[in-house]
Amino acid sequence: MTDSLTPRPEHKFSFGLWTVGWQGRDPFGDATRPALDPVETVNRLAELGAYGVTFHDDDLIPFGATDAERDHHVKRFRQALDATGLKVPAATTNLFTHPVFKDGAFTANDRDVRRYALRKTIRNVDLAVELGAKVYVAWGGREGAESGGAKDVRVALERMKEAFDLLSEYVLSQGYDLRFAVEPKPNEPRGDILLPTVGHALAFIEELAHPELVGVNPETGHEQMAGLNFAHGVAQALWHGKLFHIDLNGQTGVKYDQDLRFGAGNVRDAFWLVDLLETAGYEGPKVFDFKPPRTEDIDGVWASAAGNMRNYLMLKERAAAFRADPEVQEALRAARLDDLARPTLAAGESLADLLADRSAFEDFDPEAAGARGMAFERLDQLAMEHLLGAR
Ligand code: XLS
Ligand code: MN
Ligand code: MN
Repeated sequence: MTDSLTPRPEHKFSFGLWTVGWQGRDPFGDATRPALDPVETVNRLAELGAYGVTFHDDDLIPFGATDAERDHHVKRFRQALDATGLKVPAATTNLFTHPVFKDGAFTANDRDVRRYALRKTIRNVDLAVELGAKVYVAWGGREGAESGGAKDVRVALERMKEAFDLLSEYVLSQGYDLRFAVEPKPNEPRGDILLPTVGHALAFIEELAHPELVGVNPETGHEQMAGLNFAHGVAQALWHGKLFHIDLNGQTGVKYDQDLRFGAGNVRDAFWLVDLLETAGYEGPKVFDFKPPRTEDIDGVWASAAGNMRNYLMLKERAAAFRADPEVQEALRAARLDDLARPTLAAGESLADLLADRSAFEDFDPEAAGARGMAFERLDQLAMEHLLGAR
């Protein structure tokens, strides 16, 4: 193993307790693995070279625990963090497992459920901040419906806004240095989930009382479940200044949420995603929100966990080699990426100048322009050769 492929804390790789801790229970089968102690997870992740660990409240403190039990779990976890140096860059709330959330949390039709969901979230926001988290993820897994009449979507979005406005008010009133990251997903476990894609979430955020406190947490598989290009969605989130957090994993097309390890599934999209994150200078945590398949025993779990980080680092090397290759740079010019970077109006040029410019329209030759090749295939083949290690 070369050094550049060895995960280190500065790579900011993080894992959810629920990822390696997934016992393999699915709608058709029972658990295939025993429960993992969060302390064991912290120790193993640190050994593997991870930077952080993230959790839902209930991953760390079993639902319904007494205050004394809660203190005990938090204390052990904190001791493991202190001993290993592992960080908690983010945390989140489980608003989907208990039957109380069967119709959602912030947008449940039942008002008392919405009030309970807010209190449960705020309680874990306090713990997240205590443990040093700077981001609070909000995945609304049960915020949705299976049938048209069951949810008035416009009203539900109003309730969703109310929840984020109240959470923002809480964070500001406490003086917390914490921002929220909405995690979109099109479906599963609900038939249709509200804020199904990065684009829906970005538009929603602009309606909030404190849009500056809310960004997105896109997940590879979730965008791909909707047939979308993940790297494009992430690029748009970056352009809006809204990429607060990212969940990386693998998915093979439009089907159930596979949560494969990062790099498995659509490896080309993974290549462009790593290229994007590295060239854009994204500095937030990179969380692997994957599920080691239920075929794996505990050794397979840690092999799968390590595979996420190694695949990221291999793709990072491949993407850097692609960018550094003089032939690629020439191919990028031939594909006129430099021209795309030039504003459409020249410096000092006005709309009136454009309207008066005969070369832009009257004397423009669309036939000649339409006949020009874009040379994208040569560029993409070079990318493929770098991705597959042929260059
Ligand atoms: C599920 C989501 C979930 C969030 C955290 O599909 O990915 O794991 O990341 O609640
Ligand atoms: Mn997922
Ligand atoms: Mn996720």
